[in-house]
Amino acid sequence: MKIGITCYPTYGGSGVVATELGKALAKQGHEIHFISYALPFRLNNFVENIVFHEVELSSYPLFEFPLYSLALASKMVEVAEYEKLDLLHVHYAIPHASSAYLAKQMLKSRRNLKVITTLHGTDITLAGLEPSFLPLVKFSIEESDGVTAVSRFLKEKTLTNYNINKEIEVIPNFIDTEIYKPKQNGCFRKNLAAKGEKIMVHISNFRIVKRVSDTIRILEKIIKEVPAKLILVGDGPDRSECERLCRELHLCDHVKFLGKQDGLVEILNSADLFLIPSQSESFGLAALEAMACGIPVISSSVGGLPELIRHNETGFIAEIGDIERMAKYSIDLLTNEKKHKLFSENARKRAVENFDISIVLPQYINFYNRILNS
Ligand code: GMT
Repeated sequence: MKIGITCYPTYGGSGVVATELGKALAKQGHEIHFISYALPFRLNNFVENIVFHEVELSSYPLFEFPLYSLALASKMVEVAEYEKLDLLHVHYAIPHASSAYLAKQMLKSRRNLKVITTLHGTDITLAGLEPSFLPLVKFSIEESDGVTAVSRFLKEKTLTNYNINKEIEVIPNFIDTEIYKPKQNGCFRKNLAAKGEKIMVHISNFRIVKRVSDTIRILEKIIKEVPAKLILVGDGPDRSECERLCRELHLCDHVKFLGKQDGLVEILNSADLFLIPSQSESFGLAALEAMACGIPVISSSVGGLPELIRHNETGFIAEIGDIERMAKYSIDLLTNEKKHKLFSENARKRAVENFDISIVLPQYINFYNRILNS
């Protein structure tokens, strides 16, 4: 197949899923064309069968606001036509699904370009609900030839929030469990914490929905019973507030802000627990990455997290903002070696048996074939 993929190329789960999907498809011999404003950050090596097409934006004095959606639609038409794409797979509805619709219409007389939209999260639960976007998101989803969502939760939210009557295929996030795996050697444990200290990790883009400050408040409770460090990986709008909170709570010696990092497997392999107390999380790719490395997860009960994490088996789930309970669960696992080992094995097993790329990739390929033959 010849597939065009559009995604946000920067830090973020939807871009990771789109890029890893493209790479896996290319490995199987499919021809992949990424169309975006920058090279996706996971596309940092040459990969056979992958081509990148940059959407360039002209700055004309009259255009007070960048016209990215329109430039993207034009680029989609150009790539679809000259590279003879069979389908366009766009990740994150806004504005990608709308640009794809426009491209499809522009090509209508010449080719039937199929458009598949994958819904990832805040495109549906937050940004898409804003009155200025809602009608467009609804329309673009309804007009896509195929729609996938990363969890049952997100599918239901889409159908109810947008009053849509359309088939939506649930295809979960995936992971290469040969890369994300438990490693005995090569972890940074001794660089991150003193001997005898436990390590908790949180990885995100530090947006308000991630409730990163909850991880600091959880740590405050944990260290009253267990010597521990909290490692915060990533960056975003809430980071300064989290740094301020650490100073206010006199926790600066217990919390390390690492900023954006590439060596996630090594960092995860240094950890004892992964914390994800989000206010909204349609799937929780970061939690899956931790599980694949055999790290139990303490999470909130929102969105698709309960579809990933098995309470009292691969980790623990508590109500949003229930810091007390999350700390209690953490202490339970950090002080019970046998239980921690069991949860760690369960987490890895769940990742391998349900979310490995070898299981999820065929789901996408089958879906593509179904849409192409419809
Ligand atoms: O929706 C977002 O907040 C952005 C998106 C991204 O690009 O990072 O994240 C979402 O997509 C990921 C990949 O499918 C999911 O694992 C995340 O749970 C989801 N984030 C939220 O729902 C907050």
